[in-house]
Amino acid sequence: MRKRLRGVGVLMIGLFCLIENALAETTKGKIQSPTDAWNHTWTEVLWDLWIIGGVFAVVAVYLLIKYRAKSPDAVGTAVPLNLDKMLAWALVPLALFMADDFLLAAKGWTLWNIQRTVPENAMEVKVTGNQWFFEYEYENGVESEELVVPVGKPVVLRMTSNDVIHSFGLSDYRLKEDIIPGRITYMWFYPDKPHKSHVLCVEFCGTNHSQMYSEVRAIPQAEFDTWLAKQAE
Ligand SMILES: [Cu+2]
Repeated sequence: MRKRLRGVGVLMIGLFCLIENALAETTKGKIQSPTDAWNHTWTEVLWDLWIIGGVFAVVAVYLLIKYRAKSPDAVGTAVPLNLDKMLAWALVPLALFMADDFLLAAKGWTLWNIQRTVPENAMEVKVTGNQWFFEYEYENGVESEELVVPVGKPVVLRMTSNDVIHSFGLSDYRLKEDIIPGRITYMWFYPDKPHKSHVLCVEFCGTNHSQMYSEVRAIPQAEFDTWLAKQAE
């Protein structure tokens, strides 16, 4: 009995790993930015929840039907668990959940490394948080009130604040990082296609916190070069 249960446990963990592998296979080579990594991990978390939720729902419905009271005065006959069964009921689900948790932890660690490792060819933009606006400064000294970036080039933001703690919420790119006075924090993203979005301050920073946002425009490189040259004039 104990052997068979152990077999079932191993089989289920194996199955789970296969599903995980298949999922990983579908995104191979496609993860090239923290945005992709976040999307990938989030999709996996959802799949995990659906699969585990589905299995539990099916088992629960099966048990509800199988052990339902067949007459109003029916009295159940519980079979006492022996040590084998007790261990199996505790350890098999534990192993399954832990396998899942370890896998997600590993994915999270990978994601974190992607997010914290700035590519060497990244373009740097300095970001300063103020009550209640963001300022951007480019490598050539150009200052701007909107964040304009070229498509196809990683961008690293080096951020600090002139007053209180703000937070740079780049929601379309799935990223967010605090902006702290006296400290330089950073984050990087990869605009892979032309896209217009917004960055919002996502840390309550005073009366006009809700007005603290600016446009983020990812435009083709040539267009960007023209824009930057024009700003420099
Ligand atoms: Cu703010």
